Amino acid sequence: MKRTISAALAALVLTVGCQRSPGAASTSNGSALSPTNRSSAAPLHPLDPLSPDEIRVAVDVAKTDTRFARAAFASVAAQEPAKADVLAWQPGQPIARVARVQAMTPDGFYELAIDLQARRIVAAVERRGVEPSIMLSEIEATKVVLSNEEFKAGLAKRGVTDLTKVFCAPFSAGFYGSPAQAGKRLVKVGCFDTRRSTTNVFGWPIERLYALVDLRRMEVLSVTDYGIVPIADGDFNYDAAAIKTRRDSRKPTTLAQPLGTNVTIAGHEISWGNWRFHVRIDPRVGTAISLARWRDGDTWRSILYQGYLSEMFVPYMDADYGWQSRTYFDTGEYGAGVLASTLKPGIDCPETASFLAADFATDKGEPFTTPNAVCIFERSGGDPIWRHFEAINQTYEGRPNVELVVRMAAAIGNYDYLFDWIFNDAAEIEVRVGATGIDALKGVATKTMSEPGAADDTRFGTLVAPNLVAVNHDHYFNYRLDLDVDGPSNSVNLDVYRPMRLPADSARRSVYVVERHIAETETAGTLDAHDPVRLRVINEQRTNGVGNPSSYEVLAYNHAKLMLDPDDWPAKRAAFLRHDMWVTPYDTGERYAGGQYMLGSHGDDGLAIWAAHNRPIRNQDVVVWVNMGMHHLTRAEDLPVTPTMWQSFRLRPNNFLDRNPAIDLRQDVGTR
Ligand SMILES: [Cu+2]
Repeated sequence: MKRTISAALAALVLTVGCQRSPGAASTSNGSALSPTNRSSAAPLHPLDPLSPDEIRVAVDVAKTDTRFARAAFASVAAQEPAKADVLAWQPGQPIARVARVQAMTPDGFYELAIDLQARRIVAAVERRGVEPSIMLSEIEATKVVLSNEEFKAGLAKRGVTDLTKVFCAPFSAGFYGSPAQAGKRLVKVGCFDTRRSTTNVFGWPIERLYALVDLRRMEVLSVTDYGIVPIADGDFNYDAAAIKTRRDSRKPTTLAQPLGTNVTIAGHEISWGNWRFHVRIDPRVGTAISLARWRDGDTWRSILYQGYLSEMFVPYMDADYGWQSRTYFDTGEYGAGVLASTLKPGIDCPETASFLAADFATDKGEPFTTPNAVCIFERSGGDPIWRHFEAINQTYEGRPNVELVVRMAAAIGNYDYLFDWIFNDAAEIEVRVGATGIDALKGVATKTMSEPGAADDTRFGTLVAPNLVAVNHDHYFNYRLDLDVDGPSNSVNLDVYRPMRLPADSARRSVYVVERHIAETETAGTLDAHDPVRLRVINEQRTNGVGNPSSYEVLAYNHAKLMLDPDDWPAKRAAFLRHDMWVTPYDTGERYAGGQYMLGSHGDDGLAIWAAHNRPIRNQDVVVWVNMGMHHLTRAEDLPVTPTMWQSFRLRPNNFLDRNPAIDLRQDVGTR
């Protein structure tokens, strides 16, 4: 699944390892690393991301301090102003711009705050004992491996001598409590045979040969070779030429908007129907939706101050040396935004979509642009948002469901994730994640399941081709939702379904009743998917027309339970998965469910630690954290590219309004 480094990194590796760059290198990510020539307009909103010019200013200012003159920049991103300042800001007012810069020097890791208008460093803090995410330049690790004699001997034993036909991937090495890991930036490097690659670089693993590399010193610490298995012999490419038999062409099915779009895009602010919100791509978390408001008559009512993917976790379930450490925290270890890949109109998004570019910095501090990183489009899937046919009087009323989709795709190693925020006319927000891309493949001796020993050899996954097991794994997504229902002061209401026994003279034996509780503290707000409880964020000061408190439901169901023992290090680092839903009081320092620094993290930061304080959450600015996951038991149909698997949760108004908000839609279509 998620191998490791980005497609952007892959593009670089491929220039090292392959004569012909496969598909990944020809995507936007390849070109994205060239310097940007985008013009830099002044920010229009306090939450706007850094422009290329602002990135240049931030890095120039950082370099004026001799400590950072030759630093590597792990991250250059906008630092959000205080929430109160954002809420108070009015268009036309000045905007304070601060960049948050992570700088790696030979002496240490520093975080800087840089005032872009005053052009000065306002804070420089050394962070000890933690690591920033893996940087683009750290791909150099692969070169170290290919010049290591022991590693080369291991390749030669497997018949691989042309090092230009090898692709090596640095897999984040996790943390297992060993003092030997302290102070190191560890990756485990494994390689792939690319002699037959045209598109797929992951199809021919050179298995059971791994090097442990310290990225800080670019040093091979150890080479582990635990036996030879044959390199697979099939064709796992997925370009048209590789797929020998193809179906007949079919007539196109497209989405048409003959009169144009209904979406207004002003900078990073989007208006559509009764919705208005701000969108930006953050290098770490990807899409951040802020200030989502719904127009109710003449008033814009706040719903979501901010929502984003706070962390991902993709643990593989294989005990072998090369696989046991594959427990990826994609956003914290690599970054979902910086790995955004260009979206293709007509495939990734409808032809009618509008697109936004996203600007990031390389670790040299140079801005680069990913074009078409976000698509914004309306779609109608042919479903009604509501309808009723009345047989008694033979009347029919219905309206088509038209949604607004905000999408980005991150190519995180072998896996591609589609991240959607979907807004509809019923005042609902759906958050949807699609997983596609290439299953992580492990080389094995087994060719067919009828061989003796096949069950043992393939026990951690499914044999999907001769000599290839797709290893079982999970995908978890944690979303941080700072809901502000009619303002920041909210409470969490739990609707608890209780069976009620009925008296003997009733024809029924039982019904259920709903008991409503306000969670007073964090512990009371944690929920699990099997609990018969619905969570609503309510505003106790605001009621609808009949006196019920204004609220939004969080309709979420986590489809996977982390099946790791609590004393297993990956489970400690992913402690945010101990519950499916959590509530915390707003704290600017609590932004990522696994903690601030995930590479080599020890599980001593993050949601489970914060929530253990059991702080009050009633009539507070509350933040809801939602986990959504799936077990991916692999199958032949995942080869060579996995059909997209979608998961979602939804925010839905509950007594926020006085009636179905989509009832006033005009009947513009359906006249046939
Ligand atoms: Cu998967």
